[in-house]
Amino acid sequence: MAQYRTFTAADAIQYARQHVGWDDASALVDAQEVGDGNLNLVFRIVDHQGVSRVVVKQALPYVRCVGESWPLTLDRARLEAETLRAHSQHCAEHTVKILHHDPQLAVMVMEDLSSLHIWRRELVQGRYYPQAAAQLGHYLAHTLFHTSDFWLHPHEKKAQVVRFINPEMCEITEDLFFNDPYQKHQRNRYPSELEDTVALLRNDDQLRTAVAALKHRFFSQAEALLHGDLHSGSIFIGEGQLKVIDAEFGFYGPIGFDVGTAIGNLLLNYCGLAGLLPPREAAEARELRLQDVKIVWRQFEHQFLTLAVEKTNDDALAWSGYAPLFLQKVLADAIGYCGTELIRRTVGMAHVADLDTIRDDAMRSACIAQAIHLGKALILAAPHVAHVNDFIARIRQYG
Ligand code: SR1
Ligand code: MG
Repeated sequence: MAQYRTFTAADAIQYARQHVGWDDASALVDAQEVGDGNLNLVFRIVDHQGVSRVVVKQALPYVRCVGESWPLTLDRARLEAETLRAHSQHCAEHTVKILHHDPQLAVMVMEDLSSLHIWRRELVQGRYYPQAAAQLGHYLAHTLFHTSDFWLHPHEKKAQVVRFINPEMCEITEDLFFNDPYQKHQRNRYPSELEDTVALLRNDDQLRTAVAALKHRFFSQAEALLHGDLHSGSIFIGEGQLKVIDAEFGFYGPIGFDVGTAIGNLLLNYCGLAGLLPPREAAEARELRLQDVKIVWRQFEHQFLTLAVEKTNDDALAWSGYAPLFLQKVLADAIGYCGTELIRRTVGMAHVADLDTIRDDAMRSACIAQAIHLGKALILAAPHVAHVNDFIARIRQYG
């Protein structure tokens, strides 16, 4: 069994040659390290012609963007590969294909997606993909329904919950989403002129109670196998195509968390657009983003309900009134978690290019302030929103 070692580019090429069934393995000659996330090494393996053929990803034993002072479990590579494979069983068209993985080396080999683009980069440039929202809703419905109690036998579901226990990665989310922004913490980062705005988060009793309830549900509601970090930097996009990557935060949690973080990233872009594009283009792009949010929810809801009617295996959950009631609760959860994503990406440690790349300092701060206000309003409103149109109306009101 291979002992863990950190890969060099040469190791990554050698590994890709050995672990995928190539006719022309010797054609793989170069590796470019392209990891731009917070955690891992990512090598794109390239052939003689400079064509990218496959991706080798390795988990480091620490948080890459911080360094060795923040150690992190290598088991996340197993969880990532197994989550992606489980999701792929039910939504192969929107899940990156894992060709090989080795839990000891914390390495996986994945299909190359370099013909596609990272969605966040496209959103920052104001590029629009009309099919993306519907495809994201489809991905959410199919991955979440088929890993839930609606579909799985109760014994199988419980075994899956155990298999996907992911305490260290969940702890990162528990801290970064639900603790840090609501207290003074050295990891927090925000413009100093927003100190008063951020202090209001710490001192708002109703908000703190709502955030505690969201965290409690994140701890305790093992509803489905989540992606766990479904932001627009974890989604590749192209004409007619959408593929999700990076599932190392996968675990059994509340369905509204995946739906809410995905929508939250569309809203982070909505808040940043005024600083990213000229006024008229920004206004048009903001309308498209609201349309995207509505379509993600509608597509998710429609497909989940259809699957529930056609395929629910449990006798009680199959009762016709139950799935619509459950989805009401998922909408409320999603809006709450969406709000926490807006706040943790602006006040907390892990930021997004949709806001950070705004060049003008005053405009950047104004956009960040808007995201914080919107996040807070959504967390407070979440239990009272019964329909997606009401959700959109509240975004228009507070965003
Ligand atoms: C310490 S990791 C910070 C963030 O990066 C990842 O992509 C997750 O979003 C995590 O919250
Ligand atoms: Mg990631």
